Amino acid sequence: MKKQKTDQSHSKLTRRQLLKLGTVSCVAASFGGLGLERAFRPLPANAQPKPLEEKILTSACLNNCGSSCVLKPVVADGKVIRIETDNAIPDNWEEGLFQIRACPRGRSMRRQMYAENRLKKPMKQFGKRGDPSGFKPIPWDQALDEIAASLKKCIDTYGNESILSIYASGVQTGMMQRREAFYRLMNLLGGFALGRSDYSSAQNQAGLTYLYGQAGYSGNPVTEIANTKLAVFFGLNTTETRMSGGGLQFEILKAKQISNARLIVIDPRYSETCVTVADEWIPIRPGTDAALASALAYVLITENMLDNEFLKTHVQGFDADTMPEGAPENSAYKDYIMGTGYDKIAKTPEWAAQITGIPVARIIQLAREIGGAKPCFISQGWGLQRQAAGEMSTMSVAALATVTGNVGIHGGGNGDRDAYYPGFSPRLPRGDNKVSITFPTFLWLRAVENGKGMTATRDGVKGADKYPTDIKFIWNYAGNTLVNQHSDINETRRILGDKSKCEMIVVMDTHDTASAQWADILLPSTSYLEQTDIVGPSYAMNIDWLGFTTPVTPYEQSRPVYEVCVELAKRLGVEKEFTEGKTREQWLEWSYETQCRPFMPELPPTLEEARKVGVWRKAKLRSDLPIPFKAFRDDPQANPLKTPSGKIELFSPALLELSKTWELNKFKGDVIPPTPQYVSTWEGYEDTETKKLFPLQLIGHHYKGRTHSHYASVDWLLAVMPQNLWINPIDAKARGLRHGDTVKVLNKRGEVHIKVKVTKRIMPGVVSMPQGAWYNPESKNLDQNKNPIDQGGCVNTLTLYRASPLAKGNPQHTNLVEVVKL
Ligand SMILES: Nc1nc2c(c(=O)[nH]1)N[C@H]1C(S)=C(S)[C@@H](COP(=O)(O)OP(=O)(O)OC[C@H]3O[C@@H](n4cnc5c(=O)[nH]c(N)nc54)[C@H](O)[C@@H]3O)O[C@H]1N2
Ligand SMILES: Nc1nc2c(c(=O)[nH]1)N[C@H]1C(S)=C(S)[C@@H](COP(=O)(O)OP(=O)(O)OC[C@H]3O[C@@H](n4cnc5c(=O)[nH]c(N)nc54)[C@H](O)[C@@H]3O)O[C@H]1N2
Ligand code: SF4
Ligand SMILES: [Mo]
Repeated sequence: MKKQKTDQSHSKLTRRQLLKLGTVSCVAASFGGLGLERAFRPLPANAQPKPLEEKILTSACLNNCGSSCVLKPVVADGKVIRIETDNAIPDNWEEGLFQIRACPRGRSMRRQMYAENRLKKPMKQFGKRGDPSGFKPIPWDQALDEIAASLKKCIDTYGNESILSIYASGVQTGMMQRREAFYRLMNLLGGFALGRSDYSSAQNQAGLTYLYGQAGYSGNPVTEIANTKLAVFFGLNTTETRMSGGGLQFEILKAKQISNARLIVIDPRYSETCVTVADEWIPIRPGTDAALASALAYVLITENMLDNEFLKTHVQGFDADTMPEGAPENSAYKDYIMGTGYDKIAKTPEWAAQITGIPVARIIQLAREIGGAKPCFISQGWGLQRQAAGEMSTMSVAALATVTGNVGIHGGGNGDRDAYYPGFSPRLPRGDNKVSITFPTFLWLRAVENGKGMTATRDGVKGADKYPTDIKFIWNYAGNTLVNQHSDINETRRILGDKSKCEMIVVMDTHDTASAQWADILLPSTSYLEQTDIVGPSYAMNIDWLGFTTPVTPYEQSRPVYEVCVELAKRLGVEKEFTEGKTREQWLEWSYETQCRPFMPELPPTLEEARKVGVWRKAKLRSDLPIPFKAFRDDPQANPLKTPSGKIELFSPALLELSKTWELNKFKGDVIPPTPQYVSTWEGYEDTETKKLFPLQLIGHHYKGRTHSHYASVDWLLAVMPQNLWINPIDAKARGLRHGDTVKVLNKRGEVHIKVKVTKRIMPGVVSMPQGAWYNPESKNLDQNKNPIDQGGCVNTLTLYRASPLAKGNPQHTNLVEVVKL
């Protein structure tokens, strides 16, 4: 009834009125299932709907939000006229089956597909790199010839190490449209450079590998909230970052209904997760979670609320009794906490309150709540590790879970981000990469600037003491990290603008993004909806499913990446090896037989039959989801961890060794302590020197209006989820700002003009510019010494390109800025 009412009332409104109303409808759509298409479809007054022959296809939204939701494009006259989503079955969480239901972003895909900024033809830059007026269309054959010639020249002259496939997460699943096509091609040609780790969780992966012996996603699945008393989320914002119908936010809602557990979110912002599932929000200053976790440990130790038995049997380095042979005196975790360690500072709640901004009484009470709840589900998102000393933040939260003995038990959690069990998703075989020397992915721009100068002990090069060459060729397929998503856009522009460094940049995208503008050759890509494929789950959903997609007519001259790689393979003499004589359809049949059916034996005998149903799913009982670390918990001798000691290492001799042998920066905070500690860093809360000019901490949360930069220019989404700077009323008042005012946000690296959202949903002293908005320089001034003002609200105009000490990861939430009224 309610839905119908909304639809009818909307259909009487003008488009402008509809857009104004949008906020309500869109938020409702994301949680209530009311389709955006239906909520927004503008019907001109008195229009008689034309009877069109409609066909409903199966496809999926493959962007990097981790859900790969099912999209059902409704096609008429060869064009998508509407997008529906999965409604094939009712949600049945208890039996492990549910809809893979799209959010408003996926449902607005039609607006993106047919948008004006969609790339139509191959283009070549005839002017200076980065100059949008220098692009002219060229035929596909010419584009492919030039790319192949440049690849060959760079391989012959500088070696395979000079060819970089840059970090790009725009196509997350889909057998034929993943990055694998280019990997496969390059591996047949002798290999290529592919950065290690990623932009999502580099500090988390590096830090927890030393503590737990394994990287990332090692916490309990969120379904375990059904078995807990208390859930504590450190910067975990599932409602916004896992927002599909069957995704993790849905799991949390369900699990919490069962246990009625209390849920506390610790975040500088009152996030969407606070709005939807939290019982309490504890605001914290960015980059200070390690201080909070340390003070919580202090209270737990002094009030004797630890799991002492667990600490004795499963942990190295908690106190003097569990330290390894030869370790320096007074360097156990407990020494650091109690003030007998190197700095002689007790990590009291009073100490932490100054740093975190959380009142003393609240820290003490939180410690008692965590210590008293048996079990306690402790988990973290990645916002706190995308910081200058992010490794320490991530490890300190894990240390808290360790000292309270919550590791490896039902309803507990080891403090890491939640494990997920999405089964299998098919891939094209990529072959072996003969380039064995690697560098951390975030340092790709250093490798362009001076790859030969990069070393193992300073830059984290692996496989050799030094990187052998500079990067000379960049392949950027389905990514915007070349410019928009990397740090310090003005520095990036300067380095990319120098053609004596990188000789060829190829961008293959669907849209004319900030990165596309820095291409030498720009290739128009088909979108997810325009290719036949087999798709499957990514990382945000605990269900096994496979989708057999049917394509919409490709847009203009766009082509799929697989076919582009076949053409390149032809030109480079490896076509036979690349295709193995198979067409796209034959590859899909191969995958169906050798990958899909063995995984899901209930699939019908032929791909054709599977396509008739479209989406196949397999029930996964919540109670069957494994508890990470359970075997270790039950018997640590028989099932040791992959750390050198086989135990959880609250003191790591390996980190101590690194701190002596690595060449670290001299900037404040560039240290590698052997135990989880709070480290005060450059551009952190305690950087009083920089704060004289730039007093506000700036983060850039991942936003519901888009996935990074993907969907960022869709008119419907922008209307209801505009880009603005979150600022607390106290900070706004001090600057004479009112909600909706335009401001400049600036620091030494750049300036952004943007409207403010004055809200108590962000703590004083902190501002957030949601990451992913499209960089839009006011002038296309290519003068390398001038930094154009960004009118697009892209936070990377202001971020610093400086890697974190251990992971060499991206600290893109560590920034200081000032906000001034325009
Ligand atoms: N809608 C949407 N969903 C997405 C994405 C997207 O862009 N949009 N991106 C996807 C990808 S690739 C990834 S990697 C994930 C990202 O997932 P996350 O990295 O977890 O997302 P963030 O928004 O960076 O951070 C999560 C929360 O941490 C808070 N935070 C920031 N700094 C700190 C801190 O120092 N301490 C604490 N306690 N909290 C802090 C932020 O305010 C935010 O609410 O999301 C995925 N899902
Ligand atoms: N300041 C700051 N910066 C960040 C982050 C942050 O928290 N703060 N987060 C970081 C993280 S976690 C990540 S994962 C990265 C993400 O950075 P990217 O991997 O660059 O992700 P997107 O910005 O979504 O870019 C995806 C691109 O794919 C294109 N695309 C979409 N569909 C298709 C298709 O079918 N074919 C082709 N060829 N292209 C397509 C889109 O147009 C878009 O240009 O950003 C990082 N950058
Ligand atoms: S953006 Fe993510 S949650 Fe939304 S439809 Fe696409 S895959 Fe699903
Ligand atoms: Mo990410």
